[in-house]
Amino acid sequence: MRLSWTTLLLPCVLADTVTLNWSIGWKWLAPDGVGRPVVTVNQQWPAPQISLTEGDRLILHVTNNLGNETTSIHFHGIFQKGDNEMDGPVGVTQCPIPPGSTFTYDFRVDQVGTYWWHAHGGGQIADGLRGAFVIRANRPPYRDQITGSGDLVITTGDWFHDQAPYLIRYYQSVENNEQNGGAEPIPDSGLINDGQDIQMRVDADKTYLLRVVNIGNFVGTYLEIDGHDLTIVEVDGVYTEPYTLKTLYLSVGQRYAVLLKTKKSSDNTNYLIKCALDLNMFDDVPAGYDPNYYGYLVYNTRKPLPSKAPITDLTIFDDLDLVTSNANRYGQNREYENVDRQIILDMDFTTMSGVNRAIINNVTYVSQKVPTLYTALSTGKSASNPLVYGVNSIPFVIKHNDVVEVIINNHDSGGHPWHLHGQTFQVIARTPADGGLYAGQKLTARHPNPLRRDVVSVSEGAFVAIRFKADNPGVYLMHCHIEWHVEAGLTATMIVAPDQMQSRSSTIHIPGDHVDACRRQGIPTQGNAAGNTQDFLNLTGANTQFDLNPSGAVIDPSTLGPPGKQRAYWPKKKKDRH
Ligand SMILES: *[C@@H]1O[C@H](CO)[C@@H](O)[C@H](O)[C@H]1NC(C)=O
Ligand SMILES: *[C@@H]1O[C@H](CO)[C@@H](O)[C@H](O)[C@H]1NC(C)=O
Ligand SMILES: *[C@@H]1O[C@H](CO)[C@@H](O)[C@H](O)[C@H]1NC(C)=O
Ligand SMILES: *[C@@H]1O[C@H](CO)[C@@H](O)[C@H](O)[C@H]1NC(C)=O
Ligand SMILES: [Cu+2]
Repeated sequence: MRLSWTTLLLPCVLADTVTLNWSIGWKWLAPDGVGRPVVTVNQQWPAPQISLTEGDRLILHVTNNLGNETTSIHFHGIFQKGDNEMDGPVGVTQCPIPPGSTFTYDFRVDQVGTYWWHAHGGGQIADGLRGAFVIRANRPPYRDQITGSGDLVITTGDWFHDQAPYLIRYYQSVENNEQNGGAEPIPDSGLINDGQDIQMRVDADKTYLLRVVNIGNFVGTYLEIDGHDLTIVEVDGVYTEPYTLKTLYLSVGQRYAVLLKTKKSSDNTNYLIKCALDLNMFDDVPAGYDPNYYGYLVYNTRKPLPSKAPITDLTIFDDLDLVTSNANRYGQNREYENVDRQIILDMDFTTMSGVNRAIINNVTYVSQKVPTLYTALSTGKSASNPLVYGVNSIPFVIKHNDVVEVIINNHDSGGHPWHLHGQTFQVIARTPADGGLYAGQKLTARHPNPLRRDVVSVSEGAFVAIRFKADNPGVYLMHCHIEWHVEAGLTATMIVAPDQMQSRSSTIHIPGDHVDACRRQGIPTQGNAAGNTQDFLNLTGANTQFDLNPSGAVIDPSTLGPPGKQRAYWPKKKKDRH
């Protein structure tokens, strides 16, 4: 092969810019046979998968054409290093995108693996705004084993027939608390690749990489492919040593990439893909409820499809048995042994104003007037004082490069999948259901290279301890990924190195279209949590009361100012991009 100048520059040349235009709208669809309005992308649903290669830059223009709801997009598992303003959670790194506005997410990915994207406000995930997000590695450690062409992707998860705003309003009502003990809305069905009885084509005698994402809203999901073993090689974007099992279990938000070895061509049979919703997470299981849903692994379209039969062994494998591979090029593979800062989150549910609310250290999360990142950037030296973020954002200010240990003490009688934005964390220790809360003991991981991921489950009456190095300045939510629990206030805010965020060398910068989204809705963009730009420690007017009549993402369009293009104004500097 003749080497040209461009081939020699390969590492630079390979990084592409991928530009996407998404119009968010409504469509009446029936993915499980029952019709309902679904939130779509460019009138498509299932919504598109985002596919990038490591090093690529994504420019995603989002236009809200919903008319009656705001929106936002979060890129689950992406670190957003140096561009925390692109993370997506409403009230944290941005204002909600109002109807009629276009809002741009623009960032580069240095990570690889299996992620997903989803709305981050008002329960809109449940109405369909979610999809897989895959970043292809140039040289993954399992590359020599892959012989099947193209990655296979399965999204799996629960599905509801009612729209999220109605479900949230009822869930967070006095009536629900009095009559049902504040029970969560339970799903009407489960979907695989946003459908049922879908067919996934494979060839015989091959090894495929299969990526699995739980894109659901509430319950964990089992997944099995009849007659086939699954070998985990990646968890939440982190390579692991190969680990073979029959039945995967994914809490909402979790991902696995597995090697799937197909049968010999002489086998010539089609197989069942079996999924089941985790009924243990329901407060009450209605009589006759069927948690099972299916798809097919199709070798030969001329052969019959197998008959349906549910998963029989519903044992949940222990993800702490997974060993992080040394092949990972970001994050630390070996256990962090010296902890600089320990944060204990005591979580529970309690009745407040007659409503079932989640509490962390006795406080329920309430979104503040000013997005928390905007407060971190505009309150000068006071930004290192957690008080400026408002007590109800449950703020923790963390020093740059501290090794942080977070203990989640689950006083509740149900399990919860906890997610941290902006980084993966090592899972150091966890007790089983009713295995006891943290009592100050010294903790050591099961393996020298402990499990590292970005969503971890903690059972009822148990704790989980995680560690991460705070080397990514920004504002990161740490929350239960059950959307209902987010609405009930089960969220804390990690504010990493506000001094670094404000420094001259920081690339965090609020673009004009992001500021404009706030202006159209009359949302302040500077000052403390209450919008006070004079006295940062005066929190008078900060939000302390949760919404007693929550409306999800629904908005009255008559309250909006006109759309307009604003220039980036603050901090006043140009973003430095590679
Ligand atoms: C996105 O939309 C803008 C404005 O409508 C248009 O100029 C641009 O070409 C579109 N880009 C792509 C990739 O479709
Ligand atoms: C929002 O508008 C869509 C499309 O008209 C409609 O189907 C849906 O019911 C509305 N949602 C709410 C919560 O009113
Ligand atoms: C917890 O919060 C409630 C209501 O905000 C308050 O009445 C109670 O005293 C607090 N308990 C503790 C132990 O701080
Ligand atoms: C705090 O701010 C509120 C309104 O923003 C104001 O009315 C009050 O006087 C301030 N309190 C102090 C002590 O300055
Ligand atoms: Cu939860």
